[in-house]
Amino acid sequence: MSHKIYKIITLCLFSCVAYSFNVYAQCKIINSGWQYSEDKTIWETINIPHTWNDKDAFDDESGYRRGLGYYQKQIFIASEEKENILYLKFNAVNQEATVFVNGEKVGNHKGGYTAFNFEITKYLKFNNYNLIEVIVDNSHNENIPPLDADFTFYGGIYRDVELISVPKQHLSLKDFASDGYYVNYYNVSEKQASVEVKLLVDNFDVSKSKNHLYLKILDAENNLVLEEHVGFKLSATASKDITVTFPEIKNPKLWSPDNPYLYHLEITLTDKNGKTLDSKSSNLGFRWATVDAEKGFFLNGKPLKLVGVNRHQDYEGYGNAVPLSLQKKDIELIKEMGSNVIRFAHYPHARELYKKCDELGILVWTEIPIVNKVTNTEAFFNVSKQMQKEHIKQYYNFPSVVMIGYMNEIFLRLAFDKKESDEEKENRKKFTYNLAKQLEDLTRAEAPNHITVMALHFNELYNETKIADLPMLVGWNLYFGWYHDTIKDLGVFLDDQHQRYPKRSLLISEYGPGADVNISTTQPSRYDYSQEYQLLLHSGYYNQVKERDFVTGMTAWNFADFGSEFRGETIPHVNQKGLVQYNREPKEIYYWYQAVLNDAPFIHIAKYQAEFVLLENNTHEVIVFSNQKTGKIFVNDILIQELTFESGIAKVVLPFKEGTNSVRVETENGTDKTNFDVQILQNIKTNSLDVLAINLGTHINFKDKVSGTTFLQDRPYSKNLYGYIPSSRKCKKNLIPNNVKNSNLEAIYQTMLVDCNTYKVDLADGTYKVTLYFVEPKLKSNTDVIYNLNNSEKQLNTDEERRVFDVVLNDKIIVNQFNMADTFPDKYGITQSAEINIINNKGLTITLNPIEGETVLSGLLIEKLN
Ligand code: GCB
Repeated sequence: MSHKIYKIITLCLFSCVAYSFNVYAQCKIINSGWQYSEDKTIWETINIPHTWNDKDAFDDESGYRRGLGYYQKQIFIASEEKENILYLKFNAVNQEATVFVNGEKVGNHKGGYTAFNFEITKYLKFNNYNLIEVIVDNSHNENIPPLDADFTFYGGIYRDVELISVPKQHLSLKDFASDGYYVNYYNVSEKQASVEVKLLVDNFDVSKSKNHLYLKILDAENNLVLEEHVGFKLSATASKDITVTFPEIKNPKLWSPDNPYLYHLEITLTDKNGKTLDSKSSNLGFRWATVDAEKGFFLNGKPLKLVGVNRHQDYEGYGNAVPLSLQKKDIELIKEMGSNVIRFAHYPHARELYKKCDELGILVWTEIPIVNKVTNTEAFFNVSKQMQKEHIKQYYNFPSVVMIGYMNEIFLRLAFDKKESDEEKENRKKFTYNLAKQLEDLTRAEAPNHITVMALHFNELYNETKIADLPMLVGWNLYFGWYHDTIKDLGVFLDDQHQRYPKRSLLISEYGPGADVNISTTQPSRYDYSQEYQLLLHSGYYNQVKERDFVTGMTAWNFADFGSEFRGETIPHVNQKGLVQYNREPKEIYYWYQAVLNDAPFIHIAKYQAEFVLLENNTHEVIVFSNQKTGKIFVNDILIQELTFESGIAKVVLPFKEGTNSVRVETENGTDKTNFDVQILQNIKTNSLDVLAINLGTHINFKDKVSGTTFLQDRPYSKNLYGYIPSSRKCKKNLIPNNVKNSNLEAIYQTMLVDCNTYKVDLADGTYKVTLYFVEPKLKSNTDVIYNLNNSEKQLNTDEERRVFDVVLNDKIIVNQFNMADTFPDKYGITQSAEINIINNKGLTITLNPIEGETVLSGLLIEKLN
């Protein structure tokens, strides 16, 4: 082996993506040291992956920069490369890229989630530096999907950039930036399996050539199973399709989530003398997947209930420019949870993750981002079809990929937008159906061995237009018990659909409520963002799906919290439906899934709150997850009760003492233990309190991570404690699902007591600092909160136009004529503090004296000074 070739091999092994590295051909990742500018005046040095929206999509200003970004880099091209063909490959740029080499435009690509490449040989200067420039445009573009969706469209070059150099004859790089070959499986069963590989070989030479292809199948232990050889001729500057069919493999080891056995395919292209020109390899997995409208999903002829997650690709602090090492950990966490399926929503994710699914044994649903609505232009239709072709061709060879989709909730805007006339709506239904039909046909033609899928939202439009009859498997995104109705209504809906459309296979492609690890409650209910309600909903759905064979499965929305700039829930700009947090720390629900989906003994004491305050009595409910049948629970080493687990859950009310309590659960096959810090608060006057914080107008406890203070749930007043005093009219509660500016305490501000003018706290005598939290609930901008699809408009507008009131602590007016609407910006979190000296055992009475409109109060923080 010559010195040069050796060098190339080393480079490729360490720098090229492992699923398909190119040994003799050379592929360098050129991610480091790019120059980036927003306006071509100030440049900064950055590395790829990069996005310019990692910060502005999370600040208090609404919106994020959707515009241009300029990137440039000098690359040295050696004189030896003169004989070769060079390509620049971008694995993803959001969302439109125009690429220049040495000042000349080499191409333009639309669509932010698939790879593309340009052949740049003729633009290069050899033995010299060459300037690569990329203009990235992330502006809204009516002709590029997605037009509108519940996730942030971060702009930038956010996946690897590769410089590829190949000899004149090579496996084609021109087929929608694929690897230039496609693996098909035929007649796969436990007894046999056939493999056919379609290859595209390009000859860039001006003279014809003779070449050879060598294909090998190796088993997981690297033993040669089969090999094939084809000799062929290539005309000058031409391409050729070659199909290689292997003889049957007897008794193949099958691939499945339980046993993801992988074979490997190795492809080598040589010249007529046997010198290697190009080489690639990929995973082979023998499996067959089918759906049955009555019996559900089958893998390798056996029924398999699909249970898993959706995933978005962004990550706290990174936007979508997430290091691959972190992204791969997601797939590991998803597998450890017990998932056998992932829906990569709503766009193709990095290819390395699909390879990870091959290896770990996770079935994949993959799709392109045509979300919420379609534009009726030829350009939009063309970009959509090009995107689906790139998607299918680039992701074709991963054995984990069994389901391929192209649309998500495509009638969402039609259903919720009030602006269009009936005629426009009818027209929209037709052209949307038309695009769906074209994409369905394209997908079936390009990916004949896959199951086509589409995700729908809860609306009859999909049945009425018959769009739901196009794909082989229909995914329903169902939010019973969150945006509407109750958890139990899921089953009613599923049965109704099955009865009306008995030939349709269906899956629940999304479900789940928002949940915040800092929120907890003993009375979980819809829209409270508590982790306890997340458990009710997920377990309720799981049980209803398990009871119905015809439901192929369920993918939870979402594996992790993700960025959605316009959202303003308890964590603004984030969709909080994750099973793990935005930084991937598990929420308790993740452990529940581990309990129900794994066979290995599993026990976990849920820690909804590590510390809690008990009012009135000393007991508190604790929830334990386990896949065991029974167990025993101990508090401070005293046996309290036998536990029986149903659907992985046992709930038990435990007695606690003041201070640290240890809780231990023992089952036949294992044990778990944890500590809870408990404060027993039966009388505020006699318990010496340094801080008392109350979350008004709600049953949720909220822990402020920054100060460590827990704001306790609200209550009606009772002696020696605290609470609102019902006036003649009952105190109302209000919720504003909006980003509250000037604060990170949305869970305090978003709920409030309305028209409730007296609040009592039976504090002992002393000096205190009292802080009151207010926000004006009547919004100046009537924000369109599209994903609060229930009665959000009512929630936003129930209150009177403006309010003016005095704020009084005992007898002292601390704010006169408080008028938030006129004196503060919209959605602005306001605090009013005062020091108060309590004497004569009078406690604290907060009085809001209305002058105009209804009074509001969101939170209360009392700190003892002396
Ligand atoms: C959906 C959408 C998804 C949203 C989700 C939600 O149905 O498909 O993109 O993020 O609902 O959280 O509302």
